[in-house]
Amino acid sequence: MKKEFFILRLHDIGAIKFGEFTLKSGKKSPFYFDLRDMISYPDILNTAVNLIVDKIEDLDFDYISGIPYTALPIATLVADILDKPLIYARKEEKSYGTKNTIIGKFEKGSKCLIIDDLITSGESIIEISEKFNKEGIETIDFSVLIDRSDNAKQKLSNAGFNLHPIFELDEVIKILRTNNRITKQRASQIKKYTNVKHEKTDIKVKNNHLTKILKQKIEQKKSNLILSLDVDNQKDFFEIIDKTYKHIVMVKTHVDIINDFDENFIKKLKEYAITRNFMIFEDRKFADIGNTVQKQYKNGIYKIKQWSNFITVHASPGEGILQGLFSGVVNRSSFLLAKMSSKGNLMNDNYTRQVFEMGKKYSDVVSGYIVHANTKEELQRLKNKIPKGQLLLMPGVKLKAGEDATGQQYTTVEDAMQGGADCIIVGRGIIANNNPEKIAKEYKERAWKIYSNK
Ligand code: S5P
Repeated sequence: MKKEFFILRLHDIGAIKFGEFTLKSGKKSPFYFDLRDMISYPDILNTAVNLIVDKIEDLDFDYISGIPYTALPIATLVADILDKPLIYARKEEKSYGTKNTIIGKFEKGSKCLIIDDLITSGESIIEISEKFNKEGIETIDFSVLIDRSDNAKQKLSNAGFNLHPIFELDEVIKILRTNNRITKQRASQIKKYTNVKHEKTDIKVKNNHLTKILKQKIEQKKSNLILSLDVDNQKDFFEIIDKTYKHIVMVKTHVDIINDFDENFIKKLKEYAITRNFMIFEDRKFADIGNTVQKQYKNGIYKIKQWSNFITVHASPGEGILQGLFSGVVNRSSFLLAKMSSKGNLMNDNYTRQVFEMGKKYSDVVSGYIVHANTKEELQRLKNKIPKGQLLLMPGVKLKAGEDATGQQYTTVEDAMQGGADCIIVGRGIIANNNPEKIAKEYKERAWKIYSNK
């Protein structure tokens, strides 16, 4: 009843129109929604608020927001009913005074649900998310009154967002038709329009800015050190971060080796990343067909896509692996394994070269390469082949060269850095030391000395 009432009232006030309209994108459309005036009709506004409350009350979030202008008053009323704090993102960039883009009081590391009136392409959701994410607020759930888009729900879902629309276009048309507000011809005209495959309106995604953020962190923290935190329990994991975070730019995880893994682990890791200023790098080494890795990345108990800035990917399955992992995904990037550190690995020069070629082609989702070499000369030779702008991360690094019992080969910090590594990945060199803080500082300083002199 509420739903029907809402649509009929929108039609009464002229918020749903039929005819021939040109959309912002330049496309023609036989219908048009403009919900701006609904805030002046208490019965409509009230119904909208009620419908949204019913839809979202069981979701998990800390704050509510609305995209200015139309959805902001709606979000205010929803926030009041659900007793949640309201925050919102400024529409224009402010160039004076405090440069806060998010208005209201909030804590970093929390989750915000965002309300909008209409969704046409999904672009505004991506844009608003970037603003919130920059301030350390996670935005996963979006509720809109009407989804009139061409499959935005699916595209957003690929990008890691959940869209909760109250109405999809079909339902709006059905209500109008059963109440004789539109003719049969009009209804079928709209059906035909929506069935036409519109040219692909892919949501524009920016990923390679993660490369930029990592480079900024390197400069800001004067550190090239990535901590490979291969411990099997949460207590050790966070204790080691507490001791070393000042000296590292990124924490590399193997989340599947944490025995007491639970959702809290992810929540805490994300909070830590914000408050202790490091990036997150899940070393999952994806290596399957696109369709499978897409699921492995998004689903299962670890839901890696939700929390890890970077992942490692094997190029051997071909380009489809990157297409599967990243199509429609925002704010995520990868490193391709180009030359491993394990003795006798099968990655020969030809393979490594092809990995660089593939990474160059997909540089919006490939931030660089994992490359190991036993000498600085060898590393330098490989470094010279790496496409401009992409990074070389080197694992298998210790203060002294050597080997472990299962074929891991170590090169020194000095050789790695002189050979052109942008970052060194160090695990046991730090975590097996009885003073992780002191030794991390030493790795950092030794590497930075060479890097900063270049
Ligand atoms: O070729 C590689 C690639 C990677 S990502 N060799 C590696 O050792 N790694 C990872 O780096 C490995 O999975 C481990 O997490 C870390 C090295 O750990 P360490 O204890 O040997 O420093």
